[in-house]
Amino acid sequence: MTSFDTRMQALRAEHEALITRRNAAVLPGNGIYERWRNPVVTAAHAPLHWRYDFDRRTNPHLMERMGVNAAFNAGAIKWGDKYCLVVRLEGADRKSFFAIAESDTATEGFRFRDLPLELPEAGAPTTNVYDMRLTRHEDGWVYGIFCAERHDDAKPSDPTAAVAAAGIVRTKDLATWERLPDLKTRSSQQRNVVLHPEFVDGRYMLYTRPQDGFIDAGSGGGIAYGLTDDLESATVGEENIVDPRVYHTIKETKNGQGPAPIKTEEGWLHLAHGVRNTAAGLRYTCYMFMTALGEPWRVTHRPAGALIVPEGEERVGDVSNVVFTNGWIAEPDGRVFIYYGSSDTRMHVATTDISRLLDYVKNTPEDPLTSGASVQQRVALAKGNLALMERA
Ligand code: M1P
Repeated sequence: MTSFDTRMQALRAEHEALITRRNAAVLPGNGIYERWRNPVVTAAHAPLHWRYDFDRRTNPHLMERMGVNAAFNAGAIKWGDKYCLVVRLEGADRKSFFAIAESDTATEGFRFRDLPLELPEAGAPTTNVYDMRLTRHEDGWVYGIFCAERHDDAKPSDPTAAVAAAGIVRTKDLATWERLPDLKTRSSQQRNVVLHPEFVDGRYMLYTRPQDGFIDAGSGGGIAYGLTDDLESATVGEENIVDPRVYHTIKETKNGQGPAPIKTEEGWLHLAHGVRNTAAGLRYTCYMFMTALGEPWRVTHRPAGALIVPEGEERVGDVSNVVFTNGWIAEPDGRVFIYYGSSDTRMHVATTDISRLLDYVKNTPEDPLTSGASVQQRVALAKGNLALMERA
């Protein structure tokens, strides 16, 4: 056997072992959800035939000439019996692209389809695309809204100047994607735009995140919403805040809607990310809130603090101290799978259910916004428990 064949065999065995690796819930967890031990998708899950030239004449050393650096921030959807993740992969060249990884099981066994998605362009070529949110809309289409990034040509001498816009695609089969024009809003930059699954007064409702700069939210007040008559030429005029940024909270610096909200009998469950600044850089966590069924822009419940924070290996990666979510799947039986990326490097899953999430959002105290009020909440909890323990 040549060294080429030996290497090929070893690479294939290692790849298959990774994809078929069993996963397990980490118990007892916090009661709200269970984390799972292994990431569900990593850069190493990318098919070998996307990374290596298999021709022994042109690649005699079987070199990985087109490495994949990271696999993270996936949109999620159940498609027939398959759990599908539209993963953001980042090549060694720093360009992100999308590819569907699917599995019969929500928590393990994700395998990429044969080819990544090739999105059509809409206007000027998009330099980078990432963080797709999938929405099964009541109009019959599945929409994907993602960040479409281009260089800011108003600043030709600054290679870091970028403009973020919301790119829009739609599909009926998760195989053919039609690109629609990018969303137009009054804001100079948009990221974390998400389509609400139902019409509002016969119009499409979009969660937006107006921002002044590519990184900085600036005067952007938080997660907003706006309405558009159609998505073939999506245009949002007025944007009103749904969930604001707030001083000295986990969403002080910026926030963004995660996946499309889940409809329950008691309201819309929302998952989002919140960002604060620290001496060590930005810290991203995931949090929840609930909005009214008939008024998905009106927050009814707002549990304090984060639902998911970076833990263990999640804390370290290309952009450390980040958890970010743009995909979850709710099953008809109430189970919920939360897919989240860690440190812009890999994908994880956490499992829970609608009744636990409703309990969490309704019965977790709101952030009282001062240390004094916060410690009062904790003392009341502790005193109640001490009394219970005394009686026991
Ligand atoms: O690097 C952390 C995150 O930064 C951005 O988040 P936001 O839109 O809130 O600024 C995005 O680029 C996201 O993909 C990334 O995980």
